[in-house]
Amino acid sequence: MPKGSDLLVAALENEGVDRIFGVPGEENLDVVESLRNSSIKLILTRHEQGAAFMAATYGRLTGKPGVCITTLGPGALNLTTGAAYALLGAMPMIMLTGQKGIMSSRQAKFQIVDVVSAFKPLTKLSLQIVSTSSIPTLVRDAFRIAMEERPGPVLLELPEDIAAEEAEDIAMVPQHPIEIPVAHRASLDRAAEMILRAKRPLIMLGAAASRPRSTAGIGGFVRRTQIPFFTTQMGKGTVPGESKLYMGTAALSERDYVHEAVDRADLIIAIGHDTVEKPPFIMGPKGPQVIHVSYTPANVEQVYFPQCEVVGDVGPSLELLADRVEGRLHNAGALLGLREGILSRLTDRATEDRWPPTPQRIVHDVRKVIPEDGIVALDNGMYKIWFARNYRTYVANTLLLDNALATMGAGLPSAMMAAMLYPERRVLAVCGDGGFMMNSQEMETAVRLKLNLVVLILEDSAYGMIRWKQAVDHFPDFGLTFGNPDFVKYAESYGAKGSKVESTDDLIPTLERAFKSGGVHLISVPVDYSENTRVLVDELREKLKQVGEPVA
Ligand SMILES: Cc1ncc(C[n+]2csc(CCOP(=O)(O)OP(=O)(O)O)c2C)c(N)n1
Ligand SMILES: [Mg+2]
Repeated sequence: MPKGSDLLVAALENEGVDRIFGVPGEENLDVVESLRNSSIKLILTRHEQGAAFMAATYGRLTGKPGVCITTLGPGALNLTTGAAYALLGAMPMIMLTGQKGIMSSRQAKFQIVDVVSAFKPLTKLSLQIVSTSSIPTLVRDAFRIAMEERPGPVLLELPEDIAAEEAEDIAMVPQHPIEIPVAHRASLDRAAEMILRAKRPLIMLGAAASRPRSTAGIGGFVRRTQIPFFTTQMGKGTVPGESKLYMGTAALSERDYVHEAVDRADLIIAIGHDTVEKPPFIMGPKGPQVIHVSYTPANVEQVYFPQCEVVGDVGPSLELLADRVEGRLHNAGALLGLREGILSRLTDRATEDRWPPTPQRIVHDVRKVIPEDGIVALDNGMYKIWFARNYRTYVANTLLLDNALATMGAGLPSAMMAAMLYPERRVLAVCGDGGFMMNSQEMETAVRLKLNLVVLILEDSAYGMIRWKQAVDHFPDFGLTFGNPDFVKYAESYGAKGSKVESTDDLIPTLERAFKSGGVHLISVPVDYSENTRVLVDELREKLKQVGEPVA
């Protein structure tokens, strides 16, 4: 007779789950035993947060939920940041947590926290399994809810007595397709009319444009309309950055070079914009009109209140919209004249050989060693703005960054997940010395899994981004510096390889050698962050003075 845990694992197999990340506790031991007898691989991590970031990234890259498992109380609570990462980032994920028996307990309240309630605001659904017979239905429902637009995390708590209980051998619920309706004809007509009337149209690709199911249809729309586009940080790569229509990425909310195009546009077609992202532009009473095209209606905010919405499956809806306007757009390229000026600023100082290297040079050199389909996964720090702004992407989801929760600590685990899914592609994690240390213990997991992965650590011995904001706000330099371990020795102690970049010209050869030698390789490089203020504050302020705009 099967046990509850067998039904749970059979239900996961029924969903096509091939691996589960996590740190089990004694309350999960029946599930672990059922996993041992299954086709699913249990991948141990060294912290639950690492497991959650990996599972969420699995969801982000495949469109199917990644799965992680923890014990009750302390283990489950270590998933909170990962849950928020998946919720804000719209990444499908299933979290399985253990719990003491619910029918009787000989341990009183030991380790008991109301995990299901704690996760309510961090998930799309959080519930306890209270009977074995409901397991197939609840698992199917959890996967459907996690995957449905807008995707996100679901938590299922399995108490140990339900896991161990003998159960009826009940049938699994078959998977069923998620069919998303296409936008209504009337809204497509209205949007087409606005596009045909526009004198200076611009397309913006947002976070939902990067969903695996979105990418093909969006490329077609851009090609057929020939309207220039820019992207948000999380919308990079959906349409290749080499495209003659690419106008840049909005890493800041306003006043960057790309905003020269945004501010002059009279219509922005915002495809897949999700207001969890730091605003790529600020809507005001005078600015451009906005058409919101996405799977779900816009979240109306003070800075985002579209005048028209095209809600439905993005690819097919855009195809219908392109049918209405293709060949009739006389002003499609009106803003293209600004393109050269915007993009040329991004290559400024990209080849300068100053030591330590500038962020621009680091972005430039990384691009040189990463093939078009190679993946760069960022942690959160100052360099994220530079990568978002300056790194050109050619394939969807090849610059994995988190501009939603913007948590530190996800860079290494998300890169590890990419390396597991795409062993034939080059994968690089780029982390600050602060963020890397938040989950650096997963180096052991990476070595144990024999991943091919390079980790680049930018050393400034500081929480650089906050130190920079402190300076911009005219606070004295205080309280944001720290010391680092010797990263080469640190890598070696895990059985990884370690290198230190000693001169600017050495960065590319060191990265090349690391990728060629395979395995897990950690490289540390110092970074000259004086460019943060020179470019992102002084230069942009100067530019605004020249065009006569108000300077904040
Ligand atoms: C978990 C978490 N804690 C704190 C922050 C606030 N924060 C954002 S960037 C940053 C500093 C990052 O330092 P580091 O990783 O060294 O990158 P750097 O900016 O120095 O390149 C901090 C503390 C955050 N985003 N996430
Ligand atoms: Mg730092």
